[in-house]
Amino acid sequence: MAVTRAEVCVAACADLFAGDGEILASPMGFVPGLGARLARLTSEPDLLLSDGEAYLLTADGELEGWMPYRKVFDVVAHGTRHVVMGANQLDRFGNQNISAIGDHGKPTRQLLGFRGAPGNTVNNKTSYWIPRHSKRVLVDAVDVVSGVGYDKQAGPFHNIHRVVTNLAVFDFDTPDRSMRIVSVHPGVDVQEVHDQTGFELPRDEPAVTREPTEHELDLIRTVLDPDSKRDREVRV
Ligand code: F8G
Repeated sequence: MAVTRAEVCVAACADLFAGDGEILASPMGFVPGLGARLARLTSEPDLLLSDGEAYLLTADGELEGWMPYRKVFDVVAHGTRHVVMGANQLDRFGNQNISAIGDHGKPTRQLLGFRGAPGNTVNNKTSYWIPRHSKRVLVDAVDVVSGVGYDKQAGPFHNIHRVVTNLAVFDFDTPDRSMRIVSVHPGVDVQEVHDQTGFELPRDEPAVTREPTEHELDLIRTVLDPDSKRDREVRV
């Protein structure tokens, strides 16, 4: 069976955790969750996976530790965590908005609020997952800053690592710490990435995102997501 875009995204999300070692992975969204579990089963066996409530789980869902909410805050403060958040809006410096749309004094949409985003972005390695890459999400300027980007004062542990979308992978390894394309997913024309982004990206020749290995595909299809729920989050 041909490799799907969702499976490429899962592998790209697994690669977010490369080199992280024994830290807490906090993936928000189904595909980043699959990515974290895939990394745990392959490249990052020491990665800790929270159920988002009170426990640490293995990639197969077996209980392996107790981590109630207050302990999550200890880890957030300690910095040994890599969080993958979503975003209603994200700008070129990695400022994220999950709070409100429109004028701050009179927003047109109230969204999730700030949640853990300020503390995460200041204290923890942070990546973003955008399942529907469009100019509505990748914007010139966010309406409210929930997660702090590279053009703000943020302290020594600030580290916006990467952005994975349904079209491409991005990082901020540029002189002014603005976003650039690392790789476009197989079958995506780089022009589509430019057309769907609300700010200028460098016009380099990006690589093609790797496809999952046979072993990874087997894990995704038979162990981690046999019901293909991943296809509901990434519709291509
Ligand atoms: C828009 C736009 C847009 C949306 N432009 N309009 C409209 C114009 C849209 C809809 C309406 C709704 C540490 C930690 C925490 C904790 C602790 C511990 C965190 C501190 C835990 C609990 C806590 C934060 C984690 C995420 C977010 C994951 C997603 C969502 C989404 C969609 C954000 C993408 N650009 N956008 N609209 N959270 N979620 O037309 O209009 O607005 O739109 O880490 O919490 O507190 O802290 O958001 O909105 O990472 O990624 O899926 O709210 O579902 O329904 O799209 O249709 O109603 O007319 P959504 P959506 P309408 S860390």
